[in-house]
Amino acid sequence: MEAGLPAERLTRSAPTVPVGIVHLGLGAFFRAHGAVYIEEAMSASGGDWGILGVSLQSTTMRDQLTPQGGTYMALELGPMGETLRHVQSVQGVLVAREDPGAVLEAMADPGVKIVSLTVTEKGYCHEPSTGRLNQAHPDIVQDLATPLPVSAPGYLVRALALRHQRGLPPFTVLTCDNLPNNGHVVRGVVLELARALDPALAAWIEAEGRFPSTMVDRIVPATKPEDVARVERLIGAHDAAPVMHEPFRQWVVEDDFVGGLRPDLGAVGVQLVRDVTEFEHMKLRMLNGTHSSLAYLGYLSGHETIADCMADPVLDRFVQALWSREIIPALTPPEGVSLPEYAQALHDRYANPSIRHRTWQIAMDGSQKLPQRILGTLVSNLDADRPSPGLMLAVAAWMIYVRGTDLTGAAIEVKDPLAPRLRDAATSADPVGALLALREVFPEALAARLDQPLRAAYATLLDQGAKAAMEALL
Ligand code: CS2
Repeated sequence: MEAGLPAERLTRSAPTVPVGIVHLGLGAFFRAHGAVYIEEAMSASGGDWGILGVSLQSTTMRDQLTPQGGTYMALELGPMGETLRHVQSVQGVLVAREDPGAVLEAMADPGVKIVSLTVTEKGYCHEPSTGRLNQAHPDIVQDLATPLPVSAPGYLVRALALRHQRGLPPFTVLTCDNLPNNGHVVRGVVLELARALDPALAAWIEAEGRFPSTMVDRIVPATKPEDVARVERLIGAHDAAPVMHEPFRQWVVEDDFVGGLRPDLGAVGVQLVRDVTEFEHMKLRMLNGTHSSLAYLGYLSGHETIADCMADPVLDRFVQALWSREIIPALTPPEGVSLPEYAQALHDRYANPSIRHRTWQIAMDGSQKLPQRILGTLVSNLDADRPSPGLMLAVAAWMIYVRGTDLTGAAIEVKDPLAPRLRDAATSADPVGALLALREVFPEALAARLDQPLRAAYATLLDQGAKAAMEALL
């Protein structure tokens, strides 16, 4: 390509496949994880499992992928080298905000058997501390009042209602977000919303609907402009929306689909199980729990990425101590899994220098993440009289982070659905007390048990700084 000339655009090379799956929340994670598995399952065993992607709000993904026929490059970044793949399982993209009716019709299409979701923790409009639908959530208030929805639960309920009216079976709701009992949570919010709208619909969903829980895993940092340029150099064409990911991947799925209809996921390494609970706990507490701990403590130590944290001997030893002393003792391993080996594998994945996963990115939406990632472990440890000084430090680091000012006085751009309230609490005269009073995050009984240790951890961080505070625990 001559300098200055725009590169040719990436185009679809494989034939289109009829849509069998509508996916809500077409972000980088799903495009590097579920979309690849599903493509492989179709190659292995066939089936009409084309994916229609839906962005609830933003037009970006649609605008970027449509000219490329829905296709994009996935660049696997291993410590030893890289592998490129042209992913073509996404057949098209709709933007729900622009045309909610078209999205509902797509979800009600008889060919659609599964609606999968990666809408992030906050997308379920539930209360993180209880898992129940937050009926006061502005999107839910609106979805109760008007037939064209705005929230993910609203889309699920209204589309299921169309299928019910038309005598079609429901679709399986396949949630792929990092929530404990994610199938149970989405089933709960869907049923609560349906009950408020039409009890007969709710009864039908309760009887016929299927909401398998899943554990999903692959580290997929947000795509940066330099990644787009790198892929363009590699393929000699312009891909507006490539995804960067690590080699590791795991998907554990409860095998409970409407009519048993699903892609042949077992053929491509997906673990189909009866109960995913122990896998979910392991992953959320060991991976996401330490990810969030490194995000806040690493950010406050001046580290930009997880790999940078691991290159710092203090943080490297600190995260290993979190696993061995605080997290593993509070877990029951899934059958056949060694938790120390799982920790070792996580350690190596975090250290992969090719993956530039920002602490700031992981720090986002902490109010929605802390309960399942860290607070559950704290409860188990408190019950067992086992100290958790490292995780207390991590929660205290979050309490400093959400002030919006780091320990040197520099501003932090805090992204969280509760950001204004977090900032008010965190900058009040009693930050620890005011943050512990947020019932969405800390149930009352737990707040009382955390009060003293968190005050101590918070004072240590202010006094010594994040790195010295971590080092003192080793
Ligand atoms: C991360 C996750 O951003 C975050 O909060 O902890 O996205 C994490 O990378 C994935 O869950 C890994 O499977």
